[in-house]
Amino acid sequence: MESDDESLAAVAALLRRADEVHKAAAGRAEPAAARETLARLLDEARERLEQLPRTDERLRLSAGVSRRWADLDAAALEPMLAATPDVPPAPRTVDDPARIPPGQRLTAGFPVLHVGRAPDWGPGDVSVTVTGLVGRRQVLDLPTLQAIDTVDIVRDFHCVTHWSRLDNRWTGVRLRDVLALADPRPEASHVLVSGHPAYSTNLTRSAAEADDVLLAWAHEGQPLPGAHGGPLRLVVPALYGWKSVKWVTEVRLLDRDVRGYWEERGYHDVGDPWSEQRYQGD
Ligand SMILES: Nc1nc2c(c(=O)[nH]1)N[C@H]1C(S)=C(S)[C@@H](COP(=O)(O)O)O[C@H]1N2
Ligand SMILES: [Mo]
Repeated sequence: MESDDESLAAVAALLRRADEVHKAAAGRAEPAAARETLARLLDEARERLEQLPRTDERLRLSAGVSRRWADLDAAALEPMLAATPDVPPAPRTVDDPARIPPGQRLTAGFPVLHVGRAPDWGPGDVSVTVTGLVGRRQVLDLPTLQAIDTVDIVRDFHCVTHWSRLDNRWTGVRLRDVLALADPRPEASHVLVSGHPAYSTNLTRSAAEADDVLLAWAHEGQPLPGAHGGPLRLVVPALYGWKSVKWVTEVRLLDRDVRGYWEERGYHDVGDPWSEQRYQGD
């Protein structure tokens, strides 16, 4: 049987091979075949990594896989950058270039990105459990959330796959106000937010309690489309989009940082777009 070290070396070799394919394809007329080969190599690398114990080396190689996947996705997203059906277009120019984080470009459309399948949920399917280090565990439905102070914010949205959508108007309730209902213990320093089907992400408690972190049910004044996390999603405008969990099911207060779905696969623990914290080690 292959040892863990041999398996890690095999993954490193797959990544080198992927880079060769990428280099050879650059500027050539037939990128589709190269894309397929790249996707196959990266899938195999990811599958192998998932069999291995969670070491620093696994995390480092996972970051390499995720970075290459995100670059492939960025190319595939091209058609959605101009416009998307059902969502009014966002501005594609700004007066102040300092408003755009490094490595990002503006999109008028609102690309849809998630792992697995979007659930077909109606308002009655919303149920958010607030648990972990809390004094009063809560299970909240949509009417209960909507009865807390409703706020409207306009914020830019930055995805790690290099697109940014400006001026999104979100309507919802501050996560801070939702957490307060559960009476978090003082030692709760982090939160792990989960969403359907098996998605999650980590936030420090202070990031989670920022003024503009919402559980949102509307975008641009319309009920949040199912593909974008409707009926209810988290919005964390200050951080890359993977922190904005769609179809939220649970918010767990913790006294330590526990990585979520993408962080475990090499995305950065914090994810600040202004310092390009895309992947572990950035
Ligand atoms: N439940 C769930 N939420 C998720 C994801 C996911 O895979 N599952 N993907 C995240 C990622 S990587 C991004 S960039 C944003 C994209 O939101 P959008 O599809 O509304 O553009 O959702 C985030 N929330
Ligand atoms: Mo993303």
